[in-house]
Amino acid sequence: MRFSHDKNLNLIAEKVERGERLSFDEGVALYKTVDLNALGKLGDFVRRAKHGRTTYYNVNRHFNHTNICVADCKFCGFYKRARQEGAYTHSIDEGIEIARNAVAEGATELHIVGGLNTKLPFEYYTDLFSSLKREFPKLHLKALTMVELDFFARFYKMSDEDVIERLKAAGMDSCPGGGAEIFAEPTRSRICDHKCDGNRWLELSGKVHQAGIKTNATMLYGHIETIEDRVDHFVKLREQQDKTGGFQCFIPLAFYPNGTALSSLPGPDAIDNLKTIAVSRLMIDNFDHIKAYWVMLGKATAQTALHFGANDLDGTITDGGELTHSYANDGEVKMSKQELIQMIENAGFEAVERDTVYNRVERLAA
Ligand code: V47
Repeated sequence: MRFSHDKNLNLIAEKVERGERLSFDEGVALYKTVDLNALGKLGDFVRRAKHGRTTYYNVNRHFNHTNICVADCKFCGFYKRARQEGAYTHSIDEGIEIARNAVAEGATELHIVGGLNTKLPFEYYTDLFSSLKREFPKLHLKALTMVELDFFARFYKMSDEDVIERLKAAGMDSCPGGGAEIFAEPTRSRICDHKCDGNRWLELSGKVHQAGIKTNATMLYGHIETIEDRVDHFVKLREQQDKTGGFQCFIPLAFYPNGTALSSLPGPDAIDNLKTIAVSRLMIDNFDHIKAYWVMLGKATAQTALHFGANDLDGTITDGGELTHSYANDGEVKMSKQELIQMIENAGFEAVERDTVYNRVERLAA
């Protein structure tokens, strides 16, 4: 039996089996196939070669310190202007209380991101991180995107290296993958022209890696971008990874239009979501982990994505931050550890709790 009724896919499958890197055109061909099963099988082949049946999850909580933002991104339903109703900035004490609850519930990670807020001094961030570390030395702070770091360097007139070193000294352990959106122009400028461009996002990732800090990478898809824009994104990420090697995980983020300036768009469908998991696994060959972020995909698609190349479901989120609420596909922003494990096992995989940098977490039985 031939592998696929799609001739292009048969040729690409041979390269994948030989472990050869796929070209830009092959990435586009993968996306254009109508043989979803064969594409999924290829993604699963690579996933099993790297991880076998292991599927990771973590126990985490999101904390969005402020929703005040000057960036005005068209896809965002979270941000407010400083004087707009609903604008907020959490105090450091509030941050500590949120972290206290998270730790009490077993969280190993606090995921901290917020708006680009011109009212806050740089010391707000260093004080926040050092206070959190003083109270909860073992809690991993996965904090601040490359877009926030770029904003700090420009707004507080500091070098990139200074920004990174001072935040690292205060307690920033790793960085989440947000703000990558879509690198290709003119698409990026059409959806987020007030924040750093794709080259700058990549440059800063490299500098953070050189400072010994791991980061993640995302791609926001299912809005106005083309298939070529997506494949370009994959190629640029793997080129950066070849240079600086500090990316741990790629997370495709399915656009959720409700409450945004792009609310007339439909957002991606399940086929597109599954294809994006598989194509990213095949194209970004030098990233270890592909995450099916259940909050945006919805639980059912995220579970299915484990058979298309994903080996991570992210975490419990536990009531989320306000940003998570703005894009939650099924309106759900928390999941128990038991439910995550059940989802993974029902899909035929072995559930492994990890910390943020993919060490296994061993817990004493309750
Ligand atoms: O950068 C904003 C995206 C990102 C919407 O690193 C939206 O482990 C869909 O990066 N529809 C922030 N997406 C979230 C993020 C993330 C999430 C989970 C884990 C990790 C990780 C990173 O969310 C933003 C933007 O790309 N986003 N609005 C929306 N309406």
